[in-house]
Amino acid sequence: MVNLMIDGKQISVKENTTIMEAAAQNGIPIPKLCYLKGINEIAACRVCVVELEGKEKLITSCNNVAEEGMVIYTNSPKVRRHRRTNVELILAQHDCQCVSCTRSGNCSLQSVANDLNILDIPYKKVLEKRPWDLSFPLIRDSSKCIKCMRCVQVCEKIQGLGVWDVEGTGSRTTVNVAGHKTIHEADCALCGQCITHCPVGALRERDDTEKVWSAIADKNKTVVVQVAPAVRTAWGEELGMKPDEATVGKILDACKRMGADYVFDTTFSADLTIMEEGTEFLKRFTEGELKERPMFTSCCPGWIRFIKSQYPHLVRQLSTAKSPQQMFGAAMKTYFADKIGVSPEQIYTVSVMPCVAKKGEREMELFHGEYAGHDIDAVITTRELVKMIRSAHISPGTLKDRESDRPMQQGSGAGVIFGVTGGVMEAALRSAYYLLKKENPPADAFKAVRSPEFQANDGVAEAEFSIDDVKVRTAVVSGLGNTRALLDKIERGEVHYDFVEVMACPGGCVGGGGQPIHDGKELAFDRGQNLYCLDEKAQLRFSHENEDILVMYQEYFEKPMSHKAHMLLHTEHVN
Ligand code: HC0
Ligand code: SF4
Repeated sequence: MVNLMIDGKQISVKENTTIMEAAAQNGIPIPKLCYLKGINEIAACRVCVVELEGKEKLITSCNNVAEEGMVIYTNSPKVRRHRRTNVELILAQHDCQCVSCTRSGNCSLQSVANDLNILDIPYKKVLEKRPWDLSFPLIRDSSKCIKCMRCVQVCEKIQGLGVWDVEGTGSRTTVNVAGHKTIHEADCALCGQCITHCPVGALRERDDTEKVWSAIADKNKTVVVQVAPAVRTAWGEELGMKPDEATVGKILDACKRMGADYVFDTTFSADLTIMEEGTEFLKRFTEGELKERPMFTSCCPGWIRFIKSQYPHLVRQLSTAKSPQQMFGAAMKTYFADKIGVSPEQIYTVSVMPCVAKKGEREMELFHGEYAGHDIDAVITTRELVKMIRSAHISPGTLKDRESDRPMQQGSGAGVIFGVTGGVMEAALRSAYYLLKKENPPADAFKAVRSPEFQANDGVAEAEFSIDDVKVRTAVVSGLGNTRALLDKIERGEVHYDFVEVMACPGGCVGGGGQPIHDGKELAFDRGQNLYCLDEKAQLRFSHENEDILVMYQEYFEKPMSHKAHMLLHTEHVN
């Protein structure tokens, strides 16, 4: 242990504890902007400076270790003066139009400036905006970038892609796409992790809320909304709701009150995906068609973008099943449109997703008879949903639990856990067991694919199951850096699997790039536990028992992997 004094308090901490952590452990918060534990500890912002007795120069607390006998002041006049100057210099290079900023009210720079009572910015630089294609789902605004380097590090260290880098020199230094490429030329997976780790509003998703409001206002459109599994775990965070109050039923109610004609839960089509992807896996597996193993899941568009740019030769090992988002869109514009007697053109499909990559995935085409268009017309993130609820002045306390509309109403617990890493695999195994044995396994028989800690074991959970004499070797991975390491092992022949689930975001969609932002806190694990609780409490635990799905097959798609299912629910992944 190391003994030191911070702000007059005698404390003891373990060796190699930074001053910032030592202070935090003892209830003394030190402000910071660039620091991200384990990812970005480079003291770029110098907001965390503290005074060390006996030393003229202030030191940064995020990357200096507490030493025996140190006497530290975190809030002396000298510290306050320097911290203030450092923040003023950052503000001088920042577009401070907070009223029109997406992060207003949830911005670390705004909070630090307010806490320091900065009422005027003495320095001012003419800000230069770098060009950006505003039609791309991910937007960087260089005039808001504070060069904290978090996006550079998250993309490099966690996602293993290195899309961002420092550009320019001196006062023209900024962060931009690496190698002077455009964002289209870079290998951006659109996972959005740079957005959720940005302390300010320099990175954001393309705002699609106006498109949705216009469709709602258009009397010729029937607006049909679906809400993804992971959204229910997080939407209430920004509205001051407790996790058990913020139900999916209330999101459906909010969407109806905002003017949606029909509202559905994506867990319905997660069950549909299991029917298609589970059947495809068993077919490829038992009929010997799966020569190249493993088969990879295909529902995460961040992963699809990653495999296409980084491992194009493995693309043919992806399942051909479309994601639940896309399958639902296709079913809405065909089966459902028939049911309510409107044409596919009149249906306007909106999805509420925890994800930025889903905005890119919607570009996928839907061909149906005369109709050529898209499965999905607009994708909004959980954050955009919250903005819409706010702008409609809906008070969360007045929302009631509403059921999904018919006839695509049911959703199983297996569908709910799609939103957490391992969930797709677990759901698929529950139904694969049934398809092979014609009886259900215990609902929790495949719990081994759950990761106790997402980042433990490099984010990989391996499990092997025997169903009679059939042995299935599975792996589940989340985070693209972890995925790269796993794919390299598979390619080197060090590990062998039959079926692998990949989710681009650490922890799966619960940690998605479109979820509410809590600077410096990783909430994916808690949100994931919330989904497991919902599954445990669900009356229906198996996708193959979803009666609304069974009726839809009877009335429309015939059976999994039928010709119609093939045309509408599957896709060919091409590079
Ligand atoms: Fe996901 Fe999905 S689980 S990718 O994370 O498969 O976005 O929540 O909607 O499509 O269901 C996201 C979440 C989905 C899809 C589902 C899958
Ligand atoms: Fe989107 Fe989920 Fe994939 Fe992240 S893990 S990119 S949120 S689908």
